[in-house]
Order: sequence, then structure tokens, then C-alpha cells
Amino acid sequence: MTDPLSRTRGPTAGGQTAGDLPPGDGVPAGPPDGRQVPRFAGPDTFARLPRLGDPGVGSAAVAIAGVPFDSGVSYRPGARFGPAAVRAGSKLLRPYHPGLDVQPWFAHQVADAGDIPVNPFDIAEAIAQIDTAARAILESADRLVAIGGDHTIALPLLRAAAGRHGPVALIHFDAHLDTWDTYFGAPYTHGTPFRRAAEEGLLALGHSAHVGIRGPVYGTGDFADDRGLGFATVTTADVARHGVDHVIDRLRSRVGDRPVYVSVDIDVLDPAHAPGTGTPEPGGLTTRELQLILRGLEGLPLAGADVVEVAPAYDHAELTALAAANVAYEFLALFALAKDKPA
Ligand SMILES: [Mn+2]
Repeated sequence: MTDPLSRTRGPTAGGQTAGDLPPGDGVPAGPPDGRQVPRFAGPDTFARLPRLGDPGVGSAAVAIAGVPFDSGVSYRPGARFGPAAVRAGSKLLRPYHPGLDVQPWFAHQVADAGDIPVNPFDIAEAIAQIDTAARAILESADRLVAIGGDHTIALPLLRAAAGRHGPVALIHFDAHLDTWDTYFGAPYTHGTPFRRAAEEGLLALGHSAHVGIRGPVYGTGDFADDRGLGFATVTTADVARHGVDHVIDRLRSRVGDRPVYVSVDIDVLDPAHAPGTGTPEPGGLTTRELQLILRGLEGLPLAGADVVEVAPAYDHAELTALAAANVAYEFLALFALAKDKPA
């Protein structure tokens, strides 16, 4: 087998770019070799990967796109700066994932599609823009990993994913249900995307679940409404009491062999692990627990994924940005492992 590092074809110390190298031989273009171009240098794309559409890259198996939108938040704003912070946090990643024995960006082509431009003053228009842009990216990429942005963006991303795959089984990691109906009369906010997605028929509801739910709510009706829609819930207490393997078994039996969409609100993590977020809730998962549960989804047919709600102004020492970058890395590993069983 070829040494995967020898296949790295991004800009090199010798000044080559992906475009200088012969395209079309089926060898994915990767980031610069971190042993030649130190990881704190080089392109500002996710993990310093090439851009979608770069010469020598063309189409991709997986595209990563930033969605710098936070006009749907109910508490602290600032997730519009999430994509830039997560990309900065991703520079530390290396090409081999020992936990899953996979090379996420050498198994197939992975590329950064840049940021989706969104109207910060008009939520409805922003949702339409994200929907259109996500579908356009999926013309030249098989799968999309989105970096938010607040959780409002999951609705148009699910529209695009369901448009291609049909209703998806949603695995939603979050402190919050995000199935509220309205807030201050507004139907499209970061607390409502999965209610709207359920109403629009985008989800295989009997096969969808929330993970990491905790914290006070407005009343018991919040949980009853959510159950009424058809979601199952794995609380943070369930993870603590029964362990990650039990949770993985529950999730895998819940989704079966359906196309899966994974949405991670970084506030599923305890504020000790992810302080830089808009609606923090003490008592959350550790970064390690989240990584292990995500790895437990190995082999499932993934239709798409997002990681949202990184608000870097409240972050410390890049804790949240690093956690989110590593969540995206887990997504890329899962896509690489599922590449022979597309959703
Ligand atoms: Mn949340």
C-alpha cells in the first residue's frame, strides 16, 4: 500500500499546488504534509484541505461548508464566527485516525467548499439561501458536512439531505430538544429546526433520537410534545448511568439501516469542555464520551452531518473550537468508513 502521506498533494514546501500535479489518477488531493509545512501555517481551509473545485480536485466525496449565520439565537449571539474558529481549530488534525483505523481524507476526496453567504437580517431568506447553496454543493460533492452557525441552519441542510436521500433518521446531539414550536412568535429559530423538519416530512421520526438532553425546560409539555412527534431521547444521565456502549446499541437499533443525518450542537458537551457556545447547560457530556458515541456509528449509511453553535467569543484556549473540529473529523472518518455503503 502506498504511504498515505506521499499522496498529500496540497501546496508543498516546493511551492507546488494541487493544480501542478496530474489530476484524474484517482488519488485524493490532501493537505500539505505537516512535517514539511508546519500545521500552524498553510491554507485556512478545514484541516488545510484543498478547496472544492480547485484544479486537480474537481468533485469530491465529501465537502465541508461553513454556514456563518446566528440570527436565530435566543441567548448569546456569536456563532456566525463559528466556521472560522472551527477551521482554525482543525489545523491540528493529522491524517490517520487510530480509533477507527481510517484516513479520513485519503479514503476518498474531501474538500472545503468555503462559506455559504447568508442574509444576517432575514431568517427566511437565509434559510432559502442555505437550502439552495447546500443543493448546489451536492451537485459536485456526494455528501456535505456543515459547520455552523446556530442550529437554525439544520432545517435547510435537512431539506437538502432529504431531497437527495428521502426522509433521514436523525441522530441529534444537544442539551436541548430543538423541537419547540415558536419563540416570541417566531417559527424559525435555533430552538425549532426539528419541529419544522418533522412537519415537513424530512425525518424518519420513529427512527430518530436526541442524545445528551439535560437542563431545565419550560414545562413537562416540552417533553410530551417531543415524544408526540416521534423522537426518542437519550439523556445525559442515561449516558452517565449506562455508558457509551449501551447508548450506541440503542442508537444503532433505533436507526436500523436507514440513511442517517447526524447533527451535533456543541452544547451537548459540558461547558467545561465547550464553554464557547450560545446556550450553555452545566452537566453535559465529555468530549471523550461524544467521540466514543460518534465512533460507535461506524458503518451506518450517513447522508449528511453538521456541527453547530460554536460561539468563539465565549471560548477559552480554543476548547470549543478544538472539540468541534474533532467532531467534524469523526464525521469525516465515518464517511470514509461508509463510502462503500452510500446512504
Ligand atoms: Mn442546544
